[in-house]
Amino acid sequence: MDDRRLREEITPEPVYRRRHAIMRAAGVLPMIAGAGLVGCGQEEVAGQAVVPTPGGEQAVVATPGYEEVLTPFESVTSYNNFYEFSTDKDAVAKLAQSFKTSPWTLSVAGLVEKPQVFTVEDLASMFMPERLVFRMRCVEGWSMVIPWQGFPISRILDKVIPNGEAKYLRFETVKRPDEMPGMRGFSPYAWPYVEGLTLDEARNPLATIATGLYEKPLLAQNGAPVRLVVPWKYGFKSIKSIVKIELVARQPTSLWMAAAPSEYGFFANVNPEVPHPRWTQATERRIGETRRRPTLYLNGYAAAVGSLYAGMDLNKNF
Ligand SMILES: Nc1nc2c(c(=O)[nH]1)N[C@H]1C(S)=C(S)[C@@H](COP(=O)(O)O)O[C@H]1N2
Ligand SMILES: [Mo]
Repeated sequence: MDDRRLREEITPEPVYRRRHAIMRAAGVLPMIAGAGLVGCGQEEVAGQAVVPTPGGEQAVVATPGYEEVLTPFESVTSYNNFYEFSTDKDAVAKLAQSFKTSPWTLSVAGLVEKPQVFTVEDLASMFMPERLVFRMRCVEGWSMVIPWQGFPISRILDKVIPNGEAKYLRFETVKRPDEMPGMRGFSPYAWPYVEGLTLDEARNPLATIATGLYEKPLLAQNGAPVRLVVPWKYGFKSIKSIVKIELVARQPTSLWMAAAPSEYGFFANVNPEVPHPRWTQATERRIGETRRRPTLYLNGYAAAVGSLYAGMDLNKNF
């Protein structure tokens, strides 16, 4: 997570303009396309975006003409931040090949009425049928557009039923130094990788549990078999290979807050106005493009999540 990495990004690939991969992003809202549309030669989303509303029905919204392209599968699966394996983004995919992602369980416990242990099959049965296409903006200044399979975390919360004391979710990644070479020997990080959300954030329909991308089960390098995707926050909040979620009363300390509290805060909302102490956050480079594009407030999802932060000084809540 240092600015040196900014200069070490992979050589840009040609921008894919294949008709089936072109979509028009709703700048402010996520796009959800019917599974199977892509690859059939149809233009995805056709100038419209569909967003699930809290009531469950789907609303179609007009796009402000912000054209985007899905980041190719090859880039999504070969350029990865997953420090348990390596801090070298290009090395993670190979090092993660022997990571055992089955069998696997996700336990959800803490301040809940009905603690539960979910298998990957349980999670798959909660899928939204649509793909969930979200921008992912790394705090380092690069970004991707990824079609996930998954569902809102609220579906898990509805099953475990947080009690009145629960205020936060604390997520934890598996800790297996035998299979994760980046954790062995000297490491400056306090493993396991931990992240957190407020309960209100987790109840937002965009807070996603993902188990697949591009219609395939997640590969190890992307956080198999189950990860978080929080598209309005910097990528490090989207914790991979989760084994435990605890409902807690106090704000959890994430791995990054512990490692560098002045650089990585609990909220970590994407905000072009608030620079990282060591670099600007005003622009980003979409993997596959050469030019930098402006970074959008809340990564473009302000209409969906902005109300979570009403009255909060986001300059102070990085
Ligand atoms: N457990 C764990 N989760 C993690 C990370 C990590 O190092 N370990 N890196 C984060 C960062 S910095 C980013 S940008 C995203 C990258 O996700 P991707 O490789 O699937 O694009 O994963 C996040 N989740
Ligand atoms: Mo990141």
